[in-house]
This record gives sequence, structure tokens and C-alpha cells, in this order.
Amino acid sequence: MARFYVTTPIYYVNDAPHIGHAYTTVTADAVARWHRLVGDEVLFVTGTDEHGLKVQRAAEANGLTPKEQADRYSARFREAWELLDISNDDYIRTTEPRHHRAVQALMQAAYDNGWIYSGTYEGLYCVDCEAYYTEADLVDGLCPVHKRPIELMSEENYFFRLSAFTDQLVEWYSDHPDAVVPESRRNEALGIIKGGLQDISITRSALDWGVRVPWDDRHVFYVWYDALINYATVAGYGSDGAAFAKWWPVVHHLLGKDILRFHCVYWPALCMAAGIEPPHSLSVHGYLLVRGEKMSKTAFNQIAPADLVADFGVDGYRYHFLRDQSFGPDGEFSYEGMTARYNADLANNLGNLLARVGAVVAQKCGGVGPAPREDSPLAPLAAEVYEAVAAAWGRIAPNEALEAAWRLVRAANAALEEAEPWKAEPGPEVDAVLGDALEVLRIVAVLASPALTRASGEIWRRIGLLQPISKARLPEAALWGGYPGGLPVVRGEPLFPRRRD
Ligand code: ME8
Repeated sequence: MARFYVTTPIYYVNDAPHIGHAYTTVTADAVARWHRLVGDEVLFVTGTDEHGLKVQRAAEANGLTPKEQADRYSARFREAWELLDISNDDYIRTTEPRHHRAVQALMQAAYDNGWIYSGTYEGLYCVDCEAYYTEADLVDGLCPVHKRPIELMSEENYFFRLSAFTDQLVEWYSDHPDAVVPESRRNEALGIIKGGLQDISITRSALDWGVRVPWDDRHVFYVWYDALINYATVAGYGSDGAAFAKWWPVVHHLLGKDILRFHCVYWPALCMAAGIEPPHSLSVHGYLLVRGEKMSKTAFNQIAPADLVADFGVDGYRYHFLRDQSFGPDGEFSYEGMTARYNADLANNLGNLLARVGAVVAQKCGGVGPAPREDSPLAPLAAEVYEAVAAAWGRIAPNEALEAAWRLVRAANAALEEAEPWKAEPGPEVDAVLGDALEVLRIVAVLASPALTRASGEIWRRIGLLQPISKARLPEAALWGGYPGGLPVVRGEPLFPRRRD
């Protein structure tokens, strides 16, 4: 059995979840569900990134301790994922003891291997910002944010010898040409590496809210070098050697382009420094834009998943983001676009097929679904569609997978329109076209089940299949001829009520 470990970034608990976070999480969930469907052993993890200055500041602004802030906002992410039927196997919070242990163990390994040294960081510091600036950042010699005098500060810090990994990283990229996709992102990462890497400061002494440096407890790790290690924590690094050997490095990281440098440059180097394999693959997607801009607090354009679920349902939500966004480039979200896609694909195409078949089976076949034809003209298309769907999920292209599955839905609707069984006398011809349509519904429900977590099971129920769809396994479940016929077909409320444009 193949193993598949898939991750989302762990989200900052300074703010509430929005549709950008949900985009990565729903995609990872659908990919995890696809792999379960083909029988792989899957570990799918998401979670929250809870240390660092950003979270500490948010806590102060909300009158909370950092831990209270983290508890409150981590729970909000967890609730959002429950709402969206996210099927994660684990939920990592970086404040958990298991994570502290893993960070300390991995960093200690890098330290023992000689890749971490102590040095002095000197720079222009704004105490109000708790951040260093360069000369170029200053406005009239003052802090650009607070317009206050800046101080020359020097801090003892630990540095990661990133510069020493340039050649190894270039080699790793050439030995693993598909490790970072799409290719444009791979080129971007290679560009950063070849442009010259400098050692990086990985600890902070002015901050308390973090994981303690095991060999010098005056310091905590800078939040990014704690956060990245979550992927190893979950796999059992530092606590469960057998689990780690099982899940590492078959890991697939999904992430937005904003955090490419950390994941595609620093993280593989850190793995090498600690003596573990770099991650198997990193899939980088673009931004979801709202009115042309990335969602942010300051742009007032954040949309909460719950608002859209209220209008389109969980399936409508998931289907939209998986079908409409291509994983890679930036994509614009609009409510109008979501409505149009929902009406076209779900209400009209799939919903209509189910409703029509239910009505005509009731009318012409006494409510008992006939079997499909072995030599149905739709059978070769079903085989072709299965191949296309499987290939698309394999390269994390949910939009192409769903597009392919809908070719079968459209073909079944077209076959019904041509045969017009509602006008014909009951008999073998009517049975044949309805049996084929029922078989298409059975197969499409399975192929779309990573996206349509609820409607897929409901379709199976309505066409009389007793087995829960969660037990279906591919490729068997996609083979033409699986619908046995002779089953009660029940009618019900529209699966996807049409929405007003
Ligand atoms: O960066 N479009 O957390 P974060 C698409 N804690 N995806 C978006 C998006 C948008 N407009 N906005 C956010 C962090 N995302 C770190 C990660 S991982 C070891 C540490 C998604 O809360 C996208 O996946 O800022 C992006 O990379 C991530 O949320 C950033 O989440």
C-alpha cells in the first residue's frame, strides 16, 4: 500500500480564518480524500502556528495572554475546518509539548552537526516595532512606522549556516526535478538559491513566547524555525522513530507563494543540516484575490468561509474553490462567479441529471432502477474520464479532475435529451438509457466525492446503493457495469437548489 502524507501550512493565530486559508486546506483535504479512495494509507495534517511576535502583539491588542489568544484562535480554525468537512488525521498546535520536543531535538541535531553558531546581529532597531530596519527603510532617519529615532542595537543570536548549503540545494533540485511544482515556482526557488544565500538568524533573546533553545535557554527560536518543524513533529520526529521512518520523507507540502522561500529554500536546507531527507514534494499555489487584491485586514476584503457556506452549502463551497481556481496562478474570487458556476455545474448539470432520472424511473419503471448496458456508448467515455480524473488528482489539479468528471455528466444528460425516455413507452430502450444514466451517476458520485463530501453519498442513497460511498475503492468503483439494477430509486428535494443570479 502506498503512503501519502499531505500538509497545509500551519496558520497564524493572530487572525480569523478566511477563504484564502480555506483554499489551501480544502485542496489538501480533497487530495487526501482522493488518496484514501485509491487505497493509499494517508496522513493529512493541518494546524496552527502560535508563537512569535505577531501573535504576542495580537494578544496584547485583545487584552489576552499569548496562550489565551492562541487557544481562542486555534479553536476558530478548527471550527472552520469542521464546517468545511475537512478530514484531517491530526491537528498540530506549536504550543504542544510534542512540538517543543521535536523542535529542540531537530535543532540540537543541526547544532551538533556544526551548522549553527553564535554571532552578533547588529542593526538599526525600532523598539516599538521590535524589528530591525535597513538605512533604506528609514524615513528622514526615523522609523518608518513610528517616526521615532532608531537605535543601533546588537544582539547575540544564533545563526544557521545556510550559505554552506548552496551547492547541496542546487544538487537536490537537479536530482528531484519535480520536488517543487509548478515549474515557475521551482525556478523562483532556484533563483533565490543561485542568487547567493546568507546565513540567517534563527533565535531571539528579546522575546519569550517561543520554543527555548536547548543549549542556551536565554533564547527562543525565531517563529519560522519552530513552525517549519511541525511537519516533522507530526510524523513522529524525536518521539516515535518507527512512525517517522514510515511517514518521512513521503510528505507533500501544499502552500501559498507567500511562503515559498521558507519552504523551498530554508526548510530543505534545515532538513539536510539535521540529517534527514528534505520533503518529497512542495506544491505552491497563487493568491486568491478579492477585487484584484490579496485578502488582508487592512484591505477590508476578508471573506469568512461560513458566510459562503450559508449560501451555497458545504458541497457548493468546496466544489467552487476546487473547480474554479487552477492550483498555481492567482485567481479572482467573486460572488457572481461562484453563483454562475454553482448553477451551471451543480444545479443544472449534476442536480438535474439526478432529478430527471429519479422522475423518469418513477414514471416508466415503477421506481426500480434498471441496469446499464454493457456495450453502452457511454462506457468508453467513462473509462477515459477515469484516467483523466486520476491523472489530474495525481498532479494536484482538482479543477481538471472535476472538469473531466463533468464530461460524463454532460454526456449522460445529452443521451437522455436525445432519447427522450419521458416521451417513450416503457420497455428495453427506456431501461437502457436510464440504466446508463444511473451508472453515470454512480461513477460520477465516486469521482467527485473528494469535492462533494455530502452530495456524493446522497446520490448513492437515492439510486438505491446500500454500501456507503466511503467504502468505495478505486479503480474498481469506476469500472462500467457496477450498478446492478433492480434497486429502488428514490426522489427527493433538489440536491443543489438553483440560486438567483
Ligand atoms: O504564513 N490566497 O501563516 P498564515 C490563497 N504561519 N492562499 C492564501 C491566501 C490567499 N489570499 N491567504 C492565505 C503563515 N493563504 C505561517 C505558515 S507553515 C510552516 C507556517 C494561505 O496564517 C496560503 O496557504 O499567514 C498561505 O501560504 C497561508 O494561508 C499563510 O497563512
